[in-house]
Amino acid sequence: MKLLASLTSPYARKIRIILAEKALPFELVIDSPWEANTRVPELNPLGKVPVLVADSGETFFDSPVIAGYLETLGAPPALLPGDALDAVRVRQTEALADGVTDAAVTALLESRRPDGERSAREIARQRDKIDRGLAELERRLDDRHWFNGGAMMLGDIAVGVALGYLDLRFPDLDWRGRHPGLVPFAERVFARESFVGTRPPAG
Ligand SMILES: N[C@@H](CCC(=O)N[C@@H](CS)C(=O)NCC(=O)O)C(=O)O
Repeated sequence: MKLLASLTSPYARKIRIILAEKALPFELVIDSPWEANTRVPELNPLGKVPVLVADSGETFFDSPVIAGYLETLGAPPALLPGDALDAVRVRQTEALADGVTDAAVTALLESRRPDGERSAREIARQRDKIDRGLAELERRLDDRHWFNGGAMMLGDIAVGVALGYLDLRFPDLDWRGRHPGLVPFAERVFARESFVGTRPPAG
């Protein structure tokens, strides 16, 4: 199995964490879709990472689909519940967390546009999404250990990745001060080997 990824992509990190949690062997192929010599569009017409090439040669994208595929391999721990409705609830947590990540990525790209093309209004709009998303995650977690049930699931990984991405790209955002209910959760997941081993390089 091969994973095409960039080391700073939060979506690719989500998949690398799942692979680490399940101890699934894979080859990491570093490929940034922003580089001229990227091979990503040959495998994913959308030109985005992560892309997973299964041992059968079948290709999967985007990250929620790859996560679903990895679950079919049956390696423990299960990161989606067997019950279909409970699995949708985990997917809802994942979608909310990925949405926070999407807003952070959009805000970052906007902030990197040249002077005169950059929209402060758009950046503020994306930051509002981040803030509302985190407030909702904080409300849903309440004082529990995990977002869905009694064990770490795919949604928990996606939330940890979103918070880690905010630390990387928006340290000024002070999500810990604004959403303190998420701090114990973040400390718990950030300490896991799978998170430590996939920390993005600065820059
Ligand atoms: N929804 C996708 C998002 C993937 C995505 O946006 N990846 C970024 C890297 S963080 C990318 O490859 N961007 C290249 C581009 O937009 O051209 C997923 O969950 O995999």
